[in-house]
Amino acid sequence: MKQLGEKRPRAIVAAVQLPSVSDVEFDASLTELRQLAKTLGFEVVGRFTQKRAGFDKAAYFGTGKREELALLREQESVDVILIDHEISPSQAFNLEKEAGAEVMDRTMVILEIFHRHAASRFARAQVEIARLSYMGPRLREAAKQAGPKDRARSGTGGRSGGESHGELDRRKLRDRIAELQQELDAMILERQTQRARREARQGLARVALVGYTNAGKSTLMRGLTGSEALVADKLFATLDTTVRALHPESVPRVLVSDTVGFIKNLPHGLVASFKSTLDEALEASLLVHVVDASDPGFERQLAVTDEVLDEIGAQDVPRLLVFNKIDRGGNEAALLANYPGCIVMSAKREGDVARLREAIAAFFQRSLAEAELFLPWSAQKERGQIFATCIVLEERTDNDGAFLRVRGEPEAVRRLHEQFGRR
Ligand SMILES: Nc1nc2c(ncn2[C@@H]2O[C@H](COP(=O)(O)OP(=O)(O)OP(=O)(O)O)[C@@H](O)[C@H]2O)c(=O)[nH]1
Ligand SMILES: [Mg+2]
Repeated sequence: MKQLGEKRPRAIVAAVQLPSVSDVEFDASLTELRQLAKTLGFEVVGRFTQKRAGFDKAAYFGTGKREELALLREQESVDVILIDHEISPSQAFNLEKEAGAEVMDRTMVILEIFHRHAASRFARAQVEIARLSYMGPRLREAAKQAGPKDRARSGTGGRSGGESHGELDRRKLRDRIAELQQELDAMILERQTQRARREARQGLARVALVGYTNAGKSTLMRGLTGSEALVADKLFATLDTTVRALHPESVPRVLVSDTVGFIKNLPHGLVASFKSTLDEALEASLLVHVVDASDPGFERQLAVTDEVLDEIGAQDVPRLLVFNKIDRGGNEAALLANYPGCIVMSAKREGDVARLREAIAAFFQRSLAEAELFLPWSAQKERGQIFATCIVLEERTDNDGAFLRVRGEPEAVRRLHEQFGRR
């Protein structure tokens, strides 16, 4: 990978169009690859495509097309060729050799973005596992291509006899992945304990913002919670789940999580390693699925998100569908007609954000329980707690104390009723 100096690396996006793929779908995917390239800081100077019944086994593009590609590379001084599919290590190797420029496939581009954006120890460990798993077969290919030279070298150094360079690298890679996985497991356990403690204390309701990358999840997170979530017009700005309370506070108090965005052909290793991050969010009682209504490809993005949610086992969590960015475009009437119960809005309009906040609070209030409590004057300390966790529907006092009718989270109400239930 070339580092970014003063000069931005010159890239072209390239792909084979299979007969099963429509022009619209093909273009949308290449445009998205362009966005991904931009996020990596590349200057995209061209586009190179071929219609073909299948990918060439040896080098992805057909023979004649590869010559054309080499020519284009030279004319445009291309540094990197970005391929809009995941290709095999040998295809990448051969194409690189023939075209004379570095080749990155879609998976590698996405992995590289995740790698650059990972800020926490947690996210870094997850990305590293996915990267190493991806690198494994590629290192093997490189070792194979290096051939006899590699075997000659393997006789020297501190290596045990008979072990080839490739085998050693493979073992190191496996060990490193196992080590990272252990670290990650420890972090997950620690988080679970903390979370269980926090939630037992507060009896909290949870909602998670999910959706395609760049849909506006973090912007909504800011609006809903008053927090300073990172918002950026680039893909995969957010990699860590952050959690904040809905603000102004609602009853019950609702915790909102902002999560990593999804994308078409999300590398499998990434889905696996980000599952733990997502699991935390997906323990939510409600998923707010955010869709960029102004994107012409929003239907495809919506479907991709649904697929990933299924894949990680979240298909049964109740969902609220939110079409965002309506200020930039999109057909509000059609959306409301086609997706019953959805919310059409713009994160840029305060009134819209307030409407979403109310819809979320209303969801949690539906499941609230009611109870009648009697609080003797001796127990007035508990009063503040009751007012913080419940909606107080009615309050009367007499000589012995206060009578309260409250509504709140079933579990919290049950506990209060055990303690102060009217006998
Ligand atoms: N016009 C308009 N722009 C919006 C709206 N919501 C978000 N944006 C912009 O869209 C871009 C992406 O927003 P984010 O909130 O970072 O999106 P995200 O879903 O968190 O993206 P990832 O973290 O990359 O998955 C930013 O430039 C936002 O300012 C909206 O309702 N209208
Ligand atoms: Mg975000």
